[in-house]
Amino acid sequence: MSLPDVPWFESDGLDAYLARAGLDADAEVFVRDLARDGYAVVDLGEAARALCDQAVAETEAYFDAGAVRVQDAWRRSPAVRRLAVWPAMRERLRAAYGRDPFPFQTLNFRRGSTQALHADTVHFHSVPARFMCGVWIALEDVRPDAGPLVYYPGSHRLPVMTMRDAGVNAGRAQPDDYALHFEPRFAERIDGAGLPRRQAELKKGQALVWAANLAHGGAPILDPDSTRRSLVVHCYFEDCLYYTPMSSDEAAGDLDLRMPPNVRTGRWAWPKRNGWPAPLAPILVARAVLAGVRRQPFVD
Ligand SMILES: O=C(O)CCC(=O)C(=O)O
Repeated sequence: MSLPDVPWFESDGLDAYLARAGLDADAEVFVRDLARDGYAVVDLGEAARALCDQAVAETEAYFDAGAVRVQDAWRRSPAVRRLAVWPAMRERLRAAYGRDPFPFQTLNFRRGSTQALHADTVHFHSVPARFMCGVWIALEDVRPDAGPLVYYPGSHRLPVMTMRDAGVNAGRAQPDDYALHFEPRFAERIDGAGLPRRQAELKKGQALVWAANLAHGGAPILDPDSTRRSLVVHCYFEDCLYYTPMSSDEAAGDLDLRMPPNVRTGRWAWPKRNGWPAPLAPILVARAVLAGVRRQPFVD
């Protein structure tokens, strides 16, 4: 069977797909939640809850040493890796998107991120479009004053905002352009859209999946002593081109391609277009191989 060019939950063919897909009731609710709101919440169960504690224990040393965020702890932490590849989540995502998902990046936080509002489509995107999502897992119960994840239900249906849309007209954007242009324009758009603002006050072991274009960020931390231990798992889907929009000029067809790791296999996912591997710059391949050999999380 050929793969869909639009994630099922975002396509006009959703009802027909659901009528023939034979999903169980929970999976159908998940797909319909994603379609309506651009996010869905799933309880990963008792076994995952125990792994949350292990993931915290396996990453505490980074934070004790001053880290604010740990990228790709899965390379060293078995519990982070197991949560990132949680089989029930893979099944749900495959049902919603019509392609097999694979996690390619993890982010651990000890405290709220206070990250500015954005959609992941400016950081990670794909051809065909929108085959990317985030899975946000609470590693402890989230308190409202601890800077929860914030999000705007329905914002996934707004047009994707590129760096050019944000006023950067110089081909590939520069790193400063994000804070200077993207963040304020994006915030303005969300303000003007009149959508509700929600906070993810999840319990340990619950996960919130966001669609690639859902507006989200981190709420202000009201209690400076609070923790908000969490794990973000960014996923791509099989047989796509993967690229970094912020350093691409999509209008000119100039894509800054990525060769993301597949956390499940520990190998790499070569970007593909219509089943054919895309040509990649040798430096990109060399960097990817080196990262796999070093297995070193990136800490900031
Ligand atoms: O965890 C948060 O507060 C925000 C995380 C986020 O925005 C992201 O990973 O894209």
